Amino acid sequence: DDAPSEQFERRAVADIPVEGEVPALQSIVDWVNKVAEMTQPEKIYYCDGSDEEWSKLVDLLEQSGTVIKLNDSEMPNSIYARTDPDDVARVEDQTFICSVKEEDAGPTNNWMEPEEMKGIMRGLYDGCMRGRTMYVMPFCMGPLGGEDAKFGVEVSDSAYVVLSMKIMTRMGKSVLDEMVRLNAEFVPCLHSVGMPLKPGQKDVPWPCSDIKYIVHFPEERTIWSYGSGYGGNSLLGKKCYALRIASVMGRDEGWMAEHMLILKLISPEGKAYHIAAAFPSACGKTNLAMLEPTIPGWKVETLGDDIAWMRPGPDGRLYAINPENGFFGVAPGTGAATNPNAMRTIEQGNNIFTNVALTDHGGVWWEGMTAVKPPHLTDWKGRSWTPEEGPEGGRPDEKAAHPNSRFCTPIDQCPILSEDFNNPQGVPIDIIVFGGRRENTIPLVTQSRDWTHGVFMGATCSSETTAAAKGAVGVLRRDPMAMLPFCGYHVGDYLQHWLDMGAKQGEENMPTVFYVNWFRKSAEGKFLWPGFGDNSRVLKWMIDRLEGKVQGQETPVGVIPAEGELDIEGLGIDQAVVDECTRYVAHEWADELPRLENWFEGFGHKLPKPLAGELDKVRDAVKAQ
Ligand code: GTP
Ligand code: SPV
Ligand code: MN
Repeated sequence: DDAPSEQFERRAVADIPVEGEVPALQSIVDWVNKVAEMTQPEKIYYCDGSDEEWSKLVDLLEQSGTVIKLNDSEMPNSIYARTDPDDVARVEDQTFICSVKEEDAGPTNNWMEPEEMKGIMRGLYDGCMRGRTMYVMPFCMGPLGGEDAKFGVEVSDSAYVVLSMKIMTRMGKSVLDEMVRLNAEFVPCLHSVGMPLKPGQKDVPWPCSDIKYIVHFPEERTIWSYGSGYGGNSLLGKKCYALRIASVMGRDEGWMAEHMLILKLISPEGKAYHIAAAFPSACGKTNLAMLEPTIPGWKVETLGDDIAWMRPGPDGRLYAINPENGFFGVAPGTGAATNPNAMRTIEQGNNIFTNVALTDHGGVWWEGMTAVKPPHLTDWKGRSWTPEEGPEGGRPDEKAAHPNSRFCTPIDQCPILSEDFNNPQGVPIDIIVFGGRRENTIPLVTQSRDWTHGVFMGATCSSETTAAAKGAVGVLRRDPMAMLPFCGYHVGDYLQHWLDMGAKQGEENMPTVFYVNWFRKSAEGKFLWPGFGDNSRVLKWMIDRLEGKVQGQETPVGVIPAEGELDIEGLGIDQAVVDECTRYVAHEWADELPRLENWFEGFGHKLPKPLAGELDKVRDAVKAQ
């Protein structure tokens, strides 16, 4: 049921007006012209990423009703957007890895034959930018000036995308200059909201299409996105490039692109450790990345909150950089009590807020920002809202902000940003943490026995689904290394790549792997562990293990803290509750085993043998208990 192609007058590219500085790189101009020929925009605009451009586009978006300028005294230089209520999250059902061979996409990705997909999408793209400006954004993932800077050029008919890309990536003139200097290759990223305007037709506040496709051609290193304006579907440097395409680059070139935060942890003795942690979407990466430790003497600095690129360094260890330049964070649950450093980052202004609630003073609010709810708000659907009644015409329990509402904020505003953020060499990773949202079974923290066991932990990681993707929330699913929706190739090959990296670099050079779960619940359905700043207690135990200061306790699934090893001084919860968070429960693991077996069966002959061996070990140990 693809859109009917309408008749319209086609213009030659030479007749389409151009604004901005035309790049001195013919490969960009050629590709842009080819796209313009197909999509038929009103004009082509080459972005420079300047503050003047920001102001101009904010005005344009305000006129079209897409954004509201916030009150500068509430939130400086910031804007607020409400999406179409049907365009609020990533669309995993419509996300495709169009590798040449179906087997290379694997059992966890949607696949279509590349030429067939291109046929469908060319039909959709044909004239899809009529009446709109086509923006051209040169961008760089990772610090500019690095030996291995990765470039992209995104073309989009959305000014909201341009403003978001200015925050989330290094974008504009300085990037283009570097690309010209290097005669750089780039990943072409094509995006359209999929809603052409007829002459005189009035635009809607949030143009998008019922038909959505988020498509990757891994061999060609190309991205085609259609029909959605939402972050993960439209800011193509992020999940599409820095994870799906980059994971394929990493496989081919011997490095790793991962859905991980990066933080620097400094002990009271002044020793620094670097931790990379993979949790599924909306499971706590941004919060851990900006952690304010509740235990005295410990300090955290932030390097990244969503994506890590890890490359082997000259000493054989893994060095991580954050390819992004901003935060695209979950708003609900973010407040002074949970994530004060995020609040300090946001309060400096220069934000794009999407689908949060609007206060009567031109500020923003979301559930969890403050303990006391404002007496009146405008909700994410634009309805009058009160804490007692909920939205006008709705139910009293309807939230004012969408659960996947987001703040988009420059990373350099983060008060605890590490000085290594712009270091193209990256930081050496000591610890890799996997995690997920599990109300039972998974202990607060477990240490792996060795690299292979650590890879097994990542491979069998699971989580209850969240609002970050369209679909049911709270459904248990396996999410290997939190990459289920982001791995650009066969997940079995991906796990093999993890094992290969360990074999190549050597066990002694690889980070120590831990598995955490902040989300275990009581019989009454309440979170047992206080989480947030108190997660520093878990990080401290990890460091104590690395330094040989604590023994831990062996279980069939790994090493957990022995009694008294977790620092709970001043935590304010009973030892009994701590025990409930941390313990290994034999019958829960007996229930988990068939789920693990079932998951591994789906890999067929692509399941790496060492991981099958790890499952055997766990099965034997659980059954022996
Ligand atoms: P993406 O940006 O979607 O990749 O999410 P993320 O992994 O960065 O998750 P984030 O840190 O934004 O947290 C998601 C939600 O989980 C927020 O509502 C947080 O308040 C909540 N959360 C984060 N850490 C904890 C924790 O330690 N305990 C509890 N109970 N909730 C947490
Ligand atoms: C996620 O869903 O993991 C996010 C938000 O970080 S998005 O950019 O939409 O993918
Ligand atoms: Mn994410």
